[in-house]
Amino acid sequence: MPYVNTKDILEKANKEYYAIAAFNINNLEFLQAIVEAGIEKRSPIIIETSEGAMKYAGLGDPLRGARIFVKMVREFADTLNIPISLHLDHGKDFKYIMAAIKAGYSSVMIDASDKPFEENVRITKDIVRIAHAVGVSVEAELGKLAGIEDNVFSAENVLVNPDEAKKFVEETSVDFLAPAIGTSHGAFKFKGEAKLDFERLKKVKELTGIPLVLHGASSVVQEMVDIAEKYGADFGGSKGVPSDILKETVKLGINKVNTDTDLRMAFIAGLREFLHNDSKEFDPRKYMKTAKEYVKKVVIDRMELLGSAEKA
Ligand code: PH4
Ligand code: ZN
Repeated sequence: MPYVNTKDILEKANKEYYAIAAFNINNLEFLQAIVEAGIEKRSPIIIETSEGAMKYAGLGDPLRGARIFVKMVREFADTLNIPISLHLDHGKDFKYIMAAIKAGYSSVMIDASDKPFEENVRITKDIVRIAHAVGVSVEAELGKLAGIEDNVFSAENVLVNPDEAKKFVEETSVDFLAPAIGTSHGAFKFKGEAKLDFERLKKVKELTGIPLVLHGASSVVQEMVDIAEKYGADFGGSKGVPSDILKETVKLGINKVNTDTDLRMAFIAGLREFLHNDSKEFDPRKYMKTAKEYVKKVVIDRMELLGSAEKA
């Protein structure tokens, strides 16, 4: 099956009450591991790249980086029988968003969540107009992803306001929305017990009805932390979103689950393990083998947990 619009993947998930993990990549090896998992589990795949990934891949030129990612992802999509889309994650800079659209991304995120509400509406509306004209779907964000130092539940203004979410969707015609409900990026998400604002999420879904996105959704897989630490890493204090909490968010209307940290940790666990056990190997196709296997394993677990397996 073809290279598809992210909107098509997410609208099906929205109707059928499951979620797709969107996996961030920076290079070929992560893409290979994700694609292998998708084939094995017959799951649709959403690949995403940040602006930083575009710049990295293109040796400083975001358009070149975007074209490289489109070529890699399209080649797999065009030759496989599962739907695959490519999404720009956290587009903040107009230049990067235009580069992604021009290169052929199937969707973009405009992240103006740090701006006042009306400005976020205005900026998002502009991007929606441009993107929709060429068949590219759009994600936007409301509220802020809180860092570990923030007490998100006492800082009302950090999380999404459900009434604003309704107004935002009506005014912008955005295709999917990331409401801040208490997650944050990276491996250190909670100081104490992991907790998200389910009530808020439920209200946003009731009032908007569109596919919703959970950013900062990595679980920080203990098995991978243990392997990495066994071979020299120090990930002390790391904590992610537990599987049961993720499942609950899917029940309440999350359809896209952004996952980056878990893949990075799986890769480093495998790489450290391999290099520890083999001090002679210097062929990257061999020394990255375990790393790719661990990434694939984490991807498969997500596909099963979120209900996207067998949905291709
Ligand atoms: N993301 C990933 C952002 C990656 O600049 P960069 O390439 O480091 O940006 O949008 C997520 O929501 C991932 O959440 P996670 O950290 O829980 O995996
Ligand atoms: Zn994010």
